[in-house]
Parts: sequence; C-alpha cells; structure tokens
Amino acid sequence: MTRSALFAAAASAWAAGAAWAQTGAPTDGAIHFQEPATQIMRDIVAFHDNWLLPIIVAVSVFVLALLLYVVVRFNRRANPTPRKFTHNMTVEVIWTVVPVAILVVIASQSFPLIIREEQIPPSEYTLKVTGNSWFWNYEYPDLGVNITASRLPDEDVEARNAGNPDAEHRARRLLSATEPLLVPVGANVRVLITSNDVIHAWAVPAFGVKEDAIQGRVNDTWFNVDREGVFYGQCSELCGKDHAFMPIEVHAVSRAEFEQWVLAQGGTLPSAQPAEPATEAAPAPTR
Ligand SMILES: [Cu+2]
Repeated sequence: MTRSALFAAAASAWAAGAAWAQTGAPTDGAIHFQEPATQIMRDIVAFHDNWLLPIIVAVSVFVLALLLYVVVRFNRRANPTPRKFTHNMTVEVIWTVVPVAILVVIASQSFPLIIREEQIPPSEYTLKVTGNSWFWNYEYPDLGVNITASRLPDEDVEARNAGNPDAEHRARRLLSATEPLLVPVGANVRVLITSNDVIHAWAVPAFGVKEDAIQGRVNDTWFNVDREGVFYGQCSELCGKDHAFMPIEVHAVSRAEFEQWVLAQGGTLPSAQPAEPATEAAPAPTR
C-alpha cells in the first residue's frame, strides 16, 4: 500500500467519505493540502508526506511507548523503593544526539526546498501585489494592468452563481473577489509584495506561496502555475477588523486568455511593440 493510498484510506475513515482536497479551494470535510498547482507546492507536499509526517509519527509513538513503560514498570506497586541516582551519561548523550540527528535529517530535506522557494528564476511577468485595509491591489507594471480586488458581497455571490452550472467557477462566499486576478499558465511570474498601511500577507496554498506584505518594503517570491483553474487564498497576517474579509482569487488561464484579459484591462502586450510574432510564441523559460 503506497503512502498516498494510506492517506486516502485514513481520510475516508476519518471523515466518512469526505472529499479529498482536489481543487484550489478549501473543500468541506477534506483533510490534507489543497491539490498543488506548482512544482514547489508538490515538493512541499512530498516533504510533508514522506519525511515530516513519518518522523513526527515515529517520535510520538516512541514517546508514548516510553511513558507507558514508565507507568507500568515504575509505579509505586511495581517499584516500591525507587533508586536515587540523578545522572546517567549514556542516556543524556543519546537524548541529545538523537534529536539533533533528527533535525539534521529534516534540514537536509527542507533547506534545499526553502532555497528553491527563495531563488527567483528569470521571469516572464512581474506581478505587484499591494495589501490595503482591507482589499488587494494587483498590478502588472510592465503590462499596464492595475486592478483592485475586494471581497465579493454575499448578494453578488448569489447573483454570480445563478444560472452558472460551471462548478469550478462558482463564486464562493468569503473567498471570491470582486475582480479575479489572472495569471498565465506555464510562465514564471515574479511577485513583488508590499503594503499601503499595515502588515498583510499574500498566500495561495495551492501555489505554495505565502509572503508578508509590509509597508515601506518590498518582499518577493515567484510561482509557475502548471494547470488552469481557480485558486483561492486569504490574507494570512492579522491586519485588523476585516482581516478575514480580504480574499484572494486567482484564475490560472491559457496565455491567449491572459493576453485578452490584459487588453481588456486597458493594458498592452510586450508583443504589441514591433516584435516578430515568433518571439511572442516563445515557450516559457525553463527553471
Ligand atoms: Cu490583511
């Protein structure tokens, strides 16, 4: 039985048939991560499933076994006259060295992952995200696109869903935004993140992205989304009374659809300058 099969079995036992998280949105009754949409997030999930979780389970089971052993073997009845020694060199060396070794094993897997998250590859697009109390501002500075995304009011959620059979594009209460942010599939997008007022954090779980938006400074991160879809996130830094009401709605779309959207927003495409169409169709730079 593979690990993911074990997980699936545990999930259905736990939640009695609850849905496995298959979308870029939180799902009722689901456990585990949302379905990844970037290689980084896939690696984060693999790190969690293959390394962190087994290690945590082993440590917890071992500590539980020790506790039970002590309870049974050294209770007052089984061990009426306890010995009075206070040091044991061997045991002390072991309980120092073994945890350090465990941390080194974890670091050997997590540090390379962090480095890949932090090293921004050559990027085709730059997206600037600005946190405001309490909405987001999105800008593609090179394309001349600038939009504001607030929480979609409940009435509008219902209105948007009326007569919309497309399950994935259903509006979701507290998660949908007045304006979705579009990103092109298969392109490296560098993200600059800042704030106009207090500290916010821009987070999209399916992308493996979570970055603080801090007034007066610019943080950066990146993503390369590998499938079309609708992805949600939320402000992830307590930022005031409407912290819970500044959702993030990202639509990953084909390049053609993205370019159409840029034009519809009054922006310009880099290819609108006198470049040959061939350059326009060039594939995304590989990481
Ligand atoms: Cu916020």
